[in-house]
Amino acid sequence: MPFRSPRPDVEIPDLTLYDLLFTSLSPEDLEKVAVVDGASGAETTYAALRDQVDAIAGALAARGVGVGDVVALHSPNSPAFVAVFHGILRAGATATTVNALATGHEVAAQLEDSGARTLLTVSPLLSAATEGAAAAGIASERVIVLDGAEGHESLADLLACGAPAPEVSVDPSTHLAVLPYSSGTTGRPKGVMLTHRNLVANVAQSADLVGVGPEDRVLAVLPFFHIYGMTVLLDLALLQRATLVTMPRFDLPEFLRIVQDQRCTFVFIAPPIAVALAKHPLVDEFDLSAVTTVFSGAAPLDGEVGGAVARRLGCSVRQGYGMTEMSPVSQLIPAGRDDLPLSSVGITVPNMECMLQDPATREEIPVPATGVSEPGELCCKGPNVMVGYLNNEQATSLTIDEDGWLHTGDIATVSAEGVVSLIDRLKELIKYKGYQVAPAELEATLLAHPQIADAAVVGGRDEAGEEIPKAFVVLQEGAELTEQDVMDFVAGRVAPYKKVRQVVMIDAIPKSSSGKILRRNLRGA
Ligand code: 4UV
Repeated sequence: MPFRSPRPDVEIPDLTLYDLLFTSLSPEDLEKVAVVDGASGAETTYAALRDQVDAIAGALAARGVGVGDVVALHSPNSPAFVAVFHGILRAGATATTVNALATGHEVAAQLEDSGARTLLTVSPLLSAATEGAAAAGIASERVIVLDGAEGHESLADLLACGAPAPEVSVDPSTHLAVLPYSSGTTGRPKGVMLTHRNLVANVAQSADLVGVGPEDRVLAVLPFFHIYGMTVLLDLALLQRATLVTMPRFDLPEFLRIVQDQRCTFVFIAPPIAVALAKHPLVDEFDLSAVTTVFSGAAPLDGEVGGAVARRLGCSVRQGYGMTEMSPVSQLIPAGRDDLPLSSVGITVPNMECMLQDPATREEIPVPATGVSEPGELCCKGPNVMVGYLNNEQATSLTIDEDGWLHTGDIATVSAEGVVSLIDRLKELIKYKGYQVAPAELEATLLAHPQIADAAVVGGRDEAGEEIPKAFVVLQEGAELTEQDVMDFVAGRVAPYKKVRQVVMIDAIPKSSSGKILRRNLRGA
């Protein structure tokens, strides 16, 4: 029997994201601060944010953007990101969010694959953006630089356009709201088709359990371009009429200063930030007494480290789990359940059904009457599960089986009480500081080197036990290439978080008879 949430199902409004977040703002809500720029302290109220979203939608519509168009957003977190993201959706278009660290080549790949014809970026990222746009055949007039740059329109131009927000009628159940990129269980990054209903559902499913409320000041350092930041921070906090405090990137002293000065109450992190909060001496020099909750996700949180953060900050530490393909949340430790072990990812969110499957036999693993189940691949169904991968039916059918189960590629156990713990990863995906690194992409990069005959990339560990990309390389005969040469070659071609950080030279890559790399044989090697 599959297992469900111990909590009752919730109602999922049949609305677009804009209608969910912005059409029922009360007079008091409108006066509240929706977004604070952490660096400058500049505030945007809900009223101003809604006006900006409408104005941006109008300006995009005046530039020919509408239902069926894909618009790329390539920016670190800022108040402008919030307005532009929702402006794109309000115009009826689909937003594809691009990692702010992407190289020009990576930007081009996403623009081409998603079919985006308009790109909104910021001046510090302009070189990658223009390189990517040119390679994808996007005219420079269609590259809008939010903070302004010579020869490009800016956010100020969009806001001053004066065109009314268009009348758009879409079906929330089928209309694509966003196309984030994920490599899923195998291969290169693919566009994940998420509808308005997927996103609205996941916000509704997780809002009560996450526990952000209208009085919260939520630190938004995790990127909005990644699904965790997009749903759990950006959309959930706005639905709850909380205040988002944005930071463009993680920097420990600035992070601590903003949490202190902005009196942040809710801090969403990925595990590397937990390590800093648990151990770094600087933490003692700041007043972090407003923090009630630190919430971690995107990679495994060490239970000891999480406990140390809770004691040091005197706050609740919890964690959530999910994946881009589930919009993303499927399990989390709910507010008020600090008794659940931090080494677990908590309970299933409402309206979802999950089961564990033996990857070898495809048999379902039973949930025990007492104690903990055997491990198996976590498979999930629910209104938050993606439609599929863009233009890639083969990858879609490998991930969502004929019975509708999404295969997460994660190995988990479940207790009789429905508490899920992740214990291993079946899929090839590597998580570096919570960011996705697709081995297939790095293997293709390595094979482009004339002196490399074959290569395989798996998740290794650094001295601190953090997961890192590790390459096994077979050299061409007579090649004179050092481990450092290999790392430098890759570093020059990929975003910094994808760098290969360990190299092992070997004679042959272990492969199955069908030619698939036997990654398991390389993982501990
Ligand atoms: O597709 P993705 O990059 O998605 C994410 C989602 C992060 C979330 C989701 C719900 C939350 O409540 C939250 O706090 C954070 O990262 O990568 C998906 C893969 O990342 C690993 C796992 O292998 C997924 O399939 N992963 C995500 N969260 C955890 C995790 C976790 N808490 N513990 C271990 N692995």
